[in-house]
Amino acid sequence: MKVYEAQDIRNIAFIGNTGSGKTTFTESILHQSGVINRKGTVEDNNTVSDFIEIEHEKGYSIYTSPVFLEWKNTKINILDAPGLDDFVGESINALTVADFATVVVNASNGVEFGTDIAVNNSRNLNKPIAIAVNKLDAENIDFSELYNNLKDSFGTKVAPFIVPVSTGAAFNQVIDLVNMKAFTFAANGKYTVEDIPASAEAEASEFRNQLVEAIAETNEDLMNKYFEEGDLSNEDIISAFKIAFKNCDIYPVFAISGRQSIGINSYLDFVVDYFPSAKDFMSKTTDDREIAFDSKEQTSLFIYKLYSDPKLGDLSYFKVMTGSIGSGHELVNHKKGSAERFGQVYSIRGKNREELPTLQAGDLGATVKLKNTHISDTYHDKLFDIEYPIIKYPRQKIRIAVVPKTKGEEEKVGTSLHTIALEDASIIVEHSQELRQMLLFAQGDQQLQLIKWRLSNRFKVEIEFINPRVPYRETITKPARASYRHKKQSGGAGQFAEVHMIIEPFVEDSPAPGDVTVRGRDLHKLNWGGNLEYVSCIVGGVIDARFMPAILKGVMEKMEFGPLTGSFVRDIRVYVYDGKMHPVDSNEAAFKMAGRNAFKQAFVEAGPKILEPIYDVNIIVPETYVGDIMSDLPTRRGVILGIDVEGKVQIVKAKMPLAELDHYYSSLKSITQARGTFTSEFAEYQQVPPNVQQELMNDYMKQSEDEE
Ligand SMILES: Nc1nc2c(ncn2[C@@H]2O[C@H](COP(=O)(O)OP(=O)(O)OP(=O)(O)O)[C@@H](O)[C@H]2O)c(=O)[nH]1
Ligand SMILES: [Mg+2]
Repeated sequence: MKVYEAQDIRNIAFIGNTGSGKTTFTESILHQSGVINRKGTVEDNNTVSDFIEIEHEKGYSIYTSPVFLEWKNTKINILDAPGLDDFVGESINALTVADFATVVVNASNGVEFGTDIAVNNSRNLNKPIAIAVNKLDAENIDFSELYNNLKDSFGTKVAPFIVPVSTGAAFNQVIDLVNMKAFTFAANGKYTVEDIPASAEAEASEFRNQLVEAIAETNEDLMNKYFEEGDLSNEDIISAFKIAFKNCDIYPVFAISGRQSIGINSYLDFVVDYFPSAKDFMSKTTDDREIAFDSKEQTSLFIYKLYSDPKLGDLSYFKVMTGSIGSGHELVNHKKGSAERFGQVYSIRGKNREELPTLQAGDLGATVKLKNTHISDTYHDKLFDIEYPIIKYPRQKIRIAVVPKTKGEEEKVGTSLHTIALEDASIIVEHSQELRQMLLFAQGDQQLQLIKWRLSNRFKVEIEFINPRVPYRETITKPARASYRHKKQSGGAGQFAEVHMIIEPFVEDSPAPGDVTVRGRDLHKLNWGGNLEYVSCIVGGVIDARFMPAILKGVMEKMEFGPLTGSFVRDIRVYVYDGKMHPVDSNEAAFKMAGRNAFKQAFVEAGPKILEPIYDVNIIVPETYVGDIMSDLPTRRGVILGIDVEGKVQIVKAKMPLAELDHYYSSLKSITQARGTFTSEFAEYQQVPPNVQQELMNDYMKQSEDEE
């Protein structure tokens, strides 16, 4: 293959609901372009883009698979992304480096949950959208109804460009509404151009009107012209389309059947003839500069995917943002500051790759054995200071703890999970010191299963998922006093310290108790949230100033390990107002002990409460499920705040404790037949209900006994 420049490159992300036919469409394209002689099927596990064993086992795509082909002297890079929401990270990676998206829709199902997500993600990333309506060879499809369904869902930007003459077994003809011609497809996928059959003329001109109207909507001059003349010329349509598409102002619709190879060649022709090339787009840098895909510039690359496999090696996938890259070229990793000499560069097609002398700006490629590289890294020439923004993923919906099946393999699990997280930046792995657990934050259940599979197959370590602990907090609700004398006489030097303290809930600027004289205040912002104010009220030197920090240390020790459940304590004010010293036996250790025990005693008298993290949750569901969601929420201690309507979905706003949120993902999926999703954000700490507090304290007592 020759080396292509940006103006002859198209980068397209295939996204859309799982099962809509993206992988089949990709396969059909590769077949039509002559890259493969035999067309594989998802059923036979022999497609180019689903080539990883687990994809065969599951029967759907899990990874974004880049493929390339040539069509009419143009290089087309297709990123076949998985449709399942669990792997949304993969489709966001694909969209990030694609110039535009083709959202594939299953004609039998119309707009599905995954279609909405695909369109929303494209919109969020400002990527133009084309829509391929697939499986038109299936029975009982009403294309007009489907088209209206698309318009209802995504607005008046949706415009028909290539529509079917008939659907079902008879589907072998489409109409190009720009040129008003019929394309008849032979069994080999090639088409001949004919006049529109008389029986389809009326419907075709109705669709053509819709197309012209949608185009006119994007440009005022054209709108006026359309009003005057009742139609637009093909030249007007095409030149307006190119601009409108690039500006995300029009979503052209194409009729296809990936399985039957109908409409594939007409889609590809359209891509080459009318869709913008990589040269027509700009990229943005972290400092908001707009940069052209210019191969004459110095070189910069953006890493969008990493995959390592014993057979394929450690692959880093990139987009050439500026300049060009070839073997031996040394670039600097912007974040790490380290230089890397690139080895051979490839265009990738599933598990195969083609080595190229160089890849030019605007193209996609990969190389092996880049060290210390992460997804979203920018590489550039040494003196070319540039960085591209990191890819952002949706907040993870599942929080779960991971333990090895075999004790002692904790470290292996940890390092393996970190390696997995390098390749899948949509998850977070965190070793929580506080909870003493390895936590995994993931996008969905299927993703968890994949991680388990990877750990077992690639890293040879078996794990189990268990409930994550909740970062509870403890606090008090009323003031209490305690005094504690620490005294030890064991042979030589003894230990002596006596501390009297008052503790109260921390409320800013509240007055001190009447019987104490404040000498000094010390406000500590706690690492785990909340405050501790330490107030000295010592008069007449009953406790030496040098012992005051030791008392605080004792208090702090107990605050790190609360009396009720061993959780962090927060929002407390401590007054040390009296005490006693011994001229010989008093020392810092003794005062620390006294401080700690006085605090513990006072704490249990001060109406102690357990606090739990509460999250703001937005539950996004089709209207039909709102009732079920509302009646389910109270069973999870959820508090409903309100409902927003956004297009066809409704957003139920609620507050929910983290302990319940941890199990919400799968419940929501089952309540909504997988059509619901949610986002969540930490809101605040709130007291747990008394019955939950009792349960938690009992659990803690039992656990402490077990440990002893
Ligand atoms: N009748 C018919 N079936 C199709 C067509 N295209 C795909 N299929 C079938 O639809 C199913 C799903 O196809 P895939 O290509 O795996 O769909 P996908 O969009 O890649 O799915 P994910 O990878 O899960 O996102 C398979 O059984 C295909 O054989 C088509 O044009 N017509
Ligand atoms: Mg697929």
